[in-house]
Amino acid sequence: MKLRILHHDNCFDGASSAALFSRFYREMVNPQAEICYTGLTHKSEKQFNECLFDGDENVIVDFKYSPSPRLTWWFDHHKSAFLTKEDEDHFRQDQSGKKFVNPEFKSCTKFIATTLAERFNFKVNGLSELIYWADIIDGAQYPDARSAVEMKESAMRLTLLIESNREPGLLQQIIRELAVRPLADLASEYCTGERFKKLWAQHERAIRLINERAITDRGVVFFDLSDVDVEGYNKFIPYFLHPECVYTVSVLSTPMRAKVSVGSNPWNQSRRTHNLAEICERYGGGGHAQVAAISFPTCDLESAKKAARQIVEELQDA
Ligand SMILES: [Mn+2]
Repeated sequence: MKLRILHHDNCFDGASSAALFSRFYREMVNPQAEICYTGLTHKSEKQFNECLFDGDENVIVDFKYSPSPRLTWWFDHHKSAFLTKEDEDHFRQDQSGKKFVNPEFKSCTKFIATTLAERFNFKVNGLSELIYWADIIDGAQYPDARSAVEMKESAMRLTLLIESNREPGLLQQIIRELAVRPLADLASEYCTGERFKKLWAQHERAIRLINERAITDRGVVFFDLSDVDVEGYNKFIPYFLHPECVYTVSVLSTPMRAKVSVGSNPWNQSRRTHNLAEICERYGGGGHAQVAAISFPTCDLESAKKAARQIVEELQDA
């Protein structure tokens, strides 16, 4: 019997959600299940290929809904949880009692833990640290921008690894271990040596590039990294460099997509007046009210740049 877990890729909360659901499934549904993991990334075109759902049971965690009849469980906490109105209607008619969404939760991990406790009487042992940190990290509940960028804690070092990882096998191994081992153990095994040195150098390079390129005006930091090989950056760097800013808009280009990221300063939320998920939905993207993104085909970088310019103007007019 095979369980396929589809989780938000390159995301601490996505990995933690997958680990937590694995524990639930083993302890409450089927101890013998073979559990397989697949990371999902937002795409500009067809999001779900039916062949993704190759398990006897298939679950999506921390990612958009799919109306596939092969999907048996679903948990998400994103404001933009549905690709289309039809998908939302499909979800509203669901009778399985195994599909859940609640954008009030800061992390999907906490949402899954709460839902499984309430609905299935599942009490997980030994994962309170994981749930606590998923909520801190996905909810951007760091005390300040400096600690969010210095990444000293085990959970944050693992976040740096998970967010920049390009080896699916390594992430699957980490998810299996997140389900059963303390974070400090994992960090001391995986976040050391040459691999971590390389990640840390990339992180420092991103800080340097953002510092060089950031243009700040009327509360918005804008930077374009589409001409350099940067596939991601710690999203708190702009507020570490420009603590007075309320919003960030950036453009990246990766082999998979051109990406516009739109964020708001977690330490300046009182000045945030826009719902960033709603803005990004207008361009075919989505996310949370505080942080959202849009994916374009790699060949259409111009549209990404144009959308970024328009969003900068909209946010400046606040
Ligand atoms: Mn999440």
